[in-house]
Amino acid sequence: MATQTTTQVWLSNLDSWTGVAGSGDSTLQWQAGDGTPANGCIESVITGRNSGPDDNYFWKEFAFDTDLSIPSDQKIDSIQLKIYYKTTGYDTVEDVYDGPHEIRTTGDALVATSIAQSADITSETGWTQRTGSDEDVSGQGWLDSDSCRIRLNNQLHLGNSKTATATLRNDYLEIIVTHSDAAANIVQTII
Ligand SMILES: [Ca+2]
Repeated sequence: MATQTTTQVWLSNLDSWTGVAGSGDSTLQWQAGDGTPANGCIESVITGRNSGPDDNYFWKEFAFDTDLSIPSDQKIDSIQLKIYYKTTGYDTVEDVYDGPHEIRTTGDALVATSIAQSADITSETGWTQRTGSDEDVSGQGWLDSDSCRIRLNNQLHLGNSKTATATLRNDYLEIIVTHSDAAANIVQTII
């Protein structure tokens, strides 16, 4: 039974993510003017005195075969995520957290958390990569013909100033799928 690992990189540039803001204080949007290694990323921007804490997230569904290049007759064993984040535009920031970054079903049920919620990001940063754990998802019984949902969470919280604001960006998501032969237990009898 052959086990293979297939890595798919999402530059975000042409991909449509759905942003869900925790409240009216945050705006989740496409940012064409920044990114790594190429411009184009997703960002969450919070503004306003004492705004948040806002629990925001982006989600997108991936078909294992057409989106993640998993060949036919495969079962999905484990998934690992890697992603870059960047913070910018800090003014009177209380807390900023990147993650947790999660593997979910298409019905939005949590399957596994590959990248945990970060520590409080207390200052502006350049693009920084986070590497998650390789999570066993075999209990889902996913085959190459199925899909999963990736959910990228963040939390933003501002302090007491009318000019308070903060921005968190994400780019260059890697989805690393370990898969194996789904037909490994077929017994052929020659008579
Ligand atoms: Ca990009």
